[in-house]
Amino acid sequence: MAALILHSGDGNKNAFKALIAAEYCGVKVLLAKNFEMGVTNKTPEFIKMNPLGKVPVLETPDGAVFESNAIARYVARSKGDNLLFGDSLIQYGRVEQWIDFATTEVDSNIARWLYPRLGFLPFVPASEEISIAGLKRSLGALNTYLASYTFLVGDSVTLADIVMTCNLYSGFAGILTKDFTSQFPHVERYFWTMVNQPNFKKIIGDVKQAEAVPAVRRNAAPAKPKEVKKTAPKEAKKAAPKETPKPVVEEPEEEAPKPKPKNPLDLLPPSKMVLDDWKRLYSNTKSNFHEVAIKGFWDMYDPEGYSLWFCEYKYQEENTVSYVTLNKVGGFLQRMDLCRKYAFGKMLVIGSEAPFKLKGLWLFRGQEIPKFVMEEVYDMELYEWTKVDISDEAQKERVNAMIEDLEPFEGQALLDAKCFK
Ligand SMILES: N[C@@H](CCC(=O)N[C@@H](CS)C(=O)NCC(=O)O)C(=O)O
Repeated sequence: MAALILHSGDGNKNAFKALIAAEYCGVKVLLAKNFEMGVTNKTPEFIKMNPLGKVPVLETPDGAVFESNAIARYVARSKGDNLLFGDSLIQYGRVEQWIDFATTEVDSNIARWLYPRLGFLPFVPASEEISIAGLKRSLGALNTYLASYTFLVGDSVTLADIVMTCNLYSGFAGILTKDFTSQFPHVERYFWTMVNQPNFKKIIGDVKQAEAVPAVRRNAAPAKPKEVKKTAPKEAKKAAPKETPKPVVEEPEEEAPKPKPKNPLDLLPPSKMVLDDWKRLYSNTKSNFHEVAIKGFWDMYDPEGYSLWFCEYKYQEENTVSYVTLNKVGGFLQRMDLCRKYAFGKMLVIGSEAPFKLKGLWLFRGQEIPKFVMEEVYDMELYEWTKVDISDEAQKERVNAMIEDLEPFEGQALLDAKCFK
């Protein structure tokens, strides 16, 4: 049988499926020469093979096949004497079952978690939570199954293991840290066993697990198609972590340094309140917090030079996963770094079970929430903001409770309280 030609750049986990299947059944599959992602797949010849212009595409003597699972099935069936579909009708059914599961329950959730963070899709915190919850549900089910089995079907590698492992690979390499995967020890054991099988290793190479969840790359332009080597499948082995596309952040053009414009908040009339003094008092008060720090705060507070704001997350019902909720606050506080000179904040994560409520208190220089904060910190619009009326004793008490991390807060325990200072 003549070699089949696979059109794809190297390092593509969807192309790995067919290349690994080919290793198992002794079919010759070569990567197309001179394939350039973003260029070759836009040509009229390529569009004739796949109207979507996506890779991979397999060129066979009888015409083209697109969709990576279909390509892998074609390769696996092109030489009948293998066990990639099991050895009975029921095993065949289960191979197909796990291929669908790997695609719709695992891969789609990994992609919807990873790609927005890389700047390929809009980042919507609520959607991220849904993807993570969906992924945990499917990996949980997979974990339970794998507690009793080494392979997905029967006693040897089938196409189901190939598709599942390639899909898990994009997660392990791109976003699933050890912290996350350790919740699914049987999935971990399965994944590392599979990628260390010689036929997998030959194609994927060494796999390095993601060390951190990638930070959200906002305003990142989609990746320019990367320069792709013209490799034969055997040479694709070093391609492992290359596939995950990296958004290209445009380099600013060089120009003569301009004097930095003053922040409008620096032009406000001077205030008797020295923010750093308050932050120091907050940090250094170790006992009698109410009598010392809270009293000190109101002694220092200058209602003309500063304003206090309550905030409440608009989508509380979506805070279903504790560590995602905590990360959400952590990310918000990191992004607030740009106003450290002009703000102090407390963020409470409320409740001992989901959905957790996010509520906060912020002190800002000036009478409004600074414009540059509203413009540059996207989290701001995820919260409802209400100016504190300090003539209202109940609101003042609420301010105190938030500064003090007083429990119970509005009848509930605190999962965490984070301070921005
Ligand atoms: N469901 C398809 C997905 C193919 C796919 O998304 N390919 C990406 C690269 S991994 C692509 O070609 N993107 C180019 C584009 O969207 O124009 C499969 O499994 O083959």
